[in-house]
Amino acid sequence: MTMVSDAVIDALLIVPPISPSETNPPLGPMILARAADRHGLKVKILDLNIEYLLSFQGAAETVETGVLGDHGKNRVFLATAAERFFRGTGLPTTEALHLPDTADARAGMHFAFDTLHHATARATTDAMPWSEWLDELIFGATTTPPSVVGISMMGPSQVFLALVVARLVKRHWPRSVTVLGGSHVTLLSAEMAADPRYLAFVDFALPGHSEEEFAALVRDLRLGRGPATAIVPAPVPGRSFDYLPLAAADQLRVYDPATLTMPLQFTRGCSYRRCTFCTYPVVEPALTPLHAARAVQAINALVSEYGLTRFSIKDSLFTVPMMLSLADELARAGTHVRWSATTKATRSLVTHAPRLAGAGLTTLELGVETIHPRSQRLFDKVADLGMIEDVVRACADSGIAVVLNLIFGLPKESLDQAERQLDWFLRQRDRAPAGMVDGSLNLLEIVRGSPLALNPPPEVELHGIAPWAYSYAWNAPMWRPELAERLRAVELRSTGLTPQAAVGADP
Ligand code: B12
Ligand code: SF4
Repeated sequence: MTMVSDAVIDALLIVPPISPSETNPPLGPMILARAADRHGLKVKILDLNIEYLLSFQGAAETVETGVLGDHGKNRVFLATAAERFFRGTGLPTTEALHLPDTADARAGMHFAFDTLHHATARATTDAMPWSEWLDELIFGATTTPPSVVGISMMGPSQVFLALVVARLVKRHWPRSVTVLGGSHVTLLSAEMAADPRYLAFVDFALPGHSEEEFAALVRDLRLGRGPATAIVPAPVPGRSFDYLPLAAADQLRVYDPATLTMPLQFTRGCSYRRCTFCTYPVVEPALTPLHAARAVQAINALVSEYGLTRFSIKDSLFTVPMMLSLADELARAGTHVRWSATTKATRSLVTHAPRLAGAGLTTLELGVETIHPRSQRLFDKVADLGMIEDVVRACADSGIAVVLNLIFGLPKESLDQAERQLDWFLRQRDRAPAGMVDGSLNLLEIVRGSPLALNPPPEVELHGIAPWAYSYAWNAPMWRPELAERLRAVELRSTGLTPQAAVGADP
């Protein structure tokens, strides 16, 4: 268990469950901790997500995978923990609002303010297990309340506990200032500015990559000053930033050393910036350059400080030139680590795969999205299928495990097309060496801030979105729910265990 020490801290940074990664500690909070440290401020990270996940260790069989970090997460275990978590929220699925056809209302936060307000209020009473668990972890271990409690929120599945935590902090530590941040806050910042119900127990929201703003806020509050508005203006996108996260040793010790993978981000933004389903216009609107020498310095510092050997590069689009330049710098520095990255399929990967594998690239997530030309045009991400197959084969044959990101169920897509895409994926998987091709098989979500939502094509009708939700209800093809089950079964294939079966009875 991560303990909050008695040493006086300036800010406690809480990562609420549930977020589907048992291998990668959350990077955003560690970047905030580093920036605060540079300003002489002490920030303690309380990773409640891993605490929650670990409390269910053993609830599902372990799935061995050759894929690095959260690209190869244990899906059965995570789905099991998520289902338990959602049941524990007490959120009434019967009261879902604007529920997309294949969504779980509790995972996507498809509820009205009132429904959520009642559920979070109930969670802070003794009738529910949350307050005892949170009391012990947050309040039991420090006698000196921090002046700031930050809550990090990447996605909707963290909203419930984030709000519960904010309520409890206001009850136990009324003088502590509560601050929300993270990409889900960035995405919702305009809505938050327009509706005070978002920030009922929260003093400030800091959208954007706000590590410097967070440090400034903590410092200013110490001096008795505070921001002028509840929504602090986001930093101008594109500024340069420190690559090196700061973690406390006890924060990393809770992760399984066999799979612990340190996330790193070297560039913000995306050089492609076109995919119509993506949130890049809001969350990552400007591109920063890669400084490969600085990247390798950060890796070396983490190797020597924490003995880490696995890294997951979290840049939204780590291009082939970026990978090559990182590989060159790693070779120059004599650094031997295993790393993963996410990119688009590009012909040059066929040539460079052996060299990148030699430089430690172990897993490559490829944003293929769809194999159908019409759908590729809708997404504005057109790629030749033969080229993609060559890239998959070259990587897998070189020892780079490939994760194919695929999206099914686009507007006007037929079930036959979706099945052809699934067959295509299975063929890629089956013809590669065992374990070298995996897939992330998703149904299209039309999400806030994406070009598809901002400017829907004529065939898309948006039916509405709940206040904290990420995705809209829309006129999706009718056959998607049945396909969703099959995609899930394919993703969970290795154990033959369904999350439902693994969850068993309620605790
Ligand atoms: C890694 C990752 C994941 C991993 C996270 C594992 C882990 N332990 O970190 C996994 C696979 C679990 C994941 C899941 C999901 N992800 Co994700 N993910 C990413 C990715 C690729 C990198 C995140 C990262 O580390 N960035 C680098 C750090 C430094 O940035 P950051 O986290 O945003 O933190 C900065 C700011 O947000 C802010 N900040 C963060 N916390 C706090 C707290 C306070 C108090 C303050 C003031 C500021 C602050 O300051 C930080 C430093 O600059 C991003 C894309 C990207 N390149 O950012 C997508 C991204 C964040 N994910 C996204 C999505 C959609 C999801 C899912 C909803 C997918 C799904 N359908 O299930 C889930 C939601 C999970 C959840 N937590 O609720 C979207 C957007 C989410 C949103 N709501 O806006 C993104 C932007 C990708 C995209 N373009 O679509 N994801
Ligand atoms: S999906 Fe990836 S490549 Fe496309 S715009 Fe978003 S970040 Fe860029």
